Amino acid sequence: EVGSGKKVRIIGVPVDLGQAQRGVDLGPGALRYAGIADRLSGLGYQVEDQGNLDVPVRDVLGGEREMHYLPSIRRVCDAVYQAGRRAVEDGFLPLFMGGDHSMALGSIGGVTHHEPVGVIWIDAHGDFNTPQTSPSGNIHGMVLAALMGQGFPELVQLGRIGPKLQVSDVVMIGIRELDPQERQRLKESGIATYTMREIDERGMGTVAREAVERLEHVSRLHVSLDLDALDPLEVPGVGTTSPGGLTYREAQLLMEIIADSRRLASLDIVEINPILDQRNQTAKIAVELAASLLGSRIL
Ligand code: B3U
Ligand code: MN
Ligand code: MN
Repeated sequence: EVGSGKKVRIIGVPVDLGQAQRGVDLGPGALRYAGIADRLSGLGYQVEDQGNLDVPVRDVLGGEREMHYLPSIRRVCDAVYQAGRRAVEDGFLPLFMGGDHSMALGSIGGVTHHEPVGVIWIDAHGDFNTPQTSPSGNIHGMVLAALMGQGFPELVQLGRIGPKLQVSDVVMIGIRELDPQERQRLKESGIATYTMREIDERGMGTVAREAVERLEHVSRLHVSLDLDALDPLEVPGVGTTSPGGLTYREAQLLMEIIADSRRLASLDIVEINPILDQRNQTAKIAVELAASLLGSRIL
C-alpha cells in the first residue's frame, strides 16, 4: 500500500471572499460528499479530518466590500497558516480544501514556516496581479505575487515577515489567461511557466517531468491545484472558467509524475463551485486527482 500509515490531515477553508462568484465556499462539502477521506484511506493513509476553519460569510461583511474583503481574508489566512504549520509539525501531510485560491496565502505560508518548499501552481491564471495591476481587484488573482513579496503588506507579512517563496521554488502549469500587466510582470519575474501552448507542443509527460526536475533542490513539494486549470467541458464546476484547458487525462498524468517524485508534502484543492457544477462531477474528478497525487496506481 502506498500510504502505509502515513498521515493526511484534511483542513477545510470555506472562503469565497477572494473573488466575486457565490458558491466556492461550498467546495469543502463537495469534496467530502465525493468521498475524499475514504478514497485516501483506501490507499493506506491514516486520514484525519479537522473540519472547516471559521470563515465569515460575505453577507455580514458589507463594510469590507470596497476593500475586496482584505481584512477578513487576512484573518482567515492567518488561521490557515497556523493550521498548516501545525499539521507539518505533527507529521501530517496537510490537504487544504478551498474555497477560492486566496487561502493558498495561508497554506503555503504555513507549510514553508520551517523550511522551503517547492510549489507546483496548476492554474489557468497567473494569480500574479498586484493591487495596482489587477483589473478586478479580486484577491485570489494576487496570491502568488503576495507569496513572493509583492502586493498588500497585510498579505505579504502574513504569518511571518517577508516573502514565503523564491522565484526558483515555483513552477506554473496550465496557464492560458493573463491580464496585460500581469503578463508583463510574470515574464519579467523569471518564474518557470508552462503555458497551454507549451503543453500542447511538447506534451504533458515531458513538461511535467521537467517541472518536477526544476524543483530538485527542495525536499518537499506543495501542489496548489486550481480546478480551473482543467477544461471546463470536463470540469464545469469552477468559478472562473477558461476554455482550452487540461484534459482529465493530462491532469492525471501530471499528478502521477509528481507522485513519482515521492516528495509531495502538502496540497491545495481550490476554486470548486458546486453551484455551477453538474452532479458534483468537478469534486469527484478532484478526488481522483488527489488520489493519483498520493500514489494511486493503475497497475
Ligand atoms: N486575472 C484575473 C482573473 C482571475 C484570476 N484568478 C482567477 N481569475 N480565477 C484577476 O481577477 O486577477
Ligand atoms: Mn488560481
Ligand atoms: Mn484560476
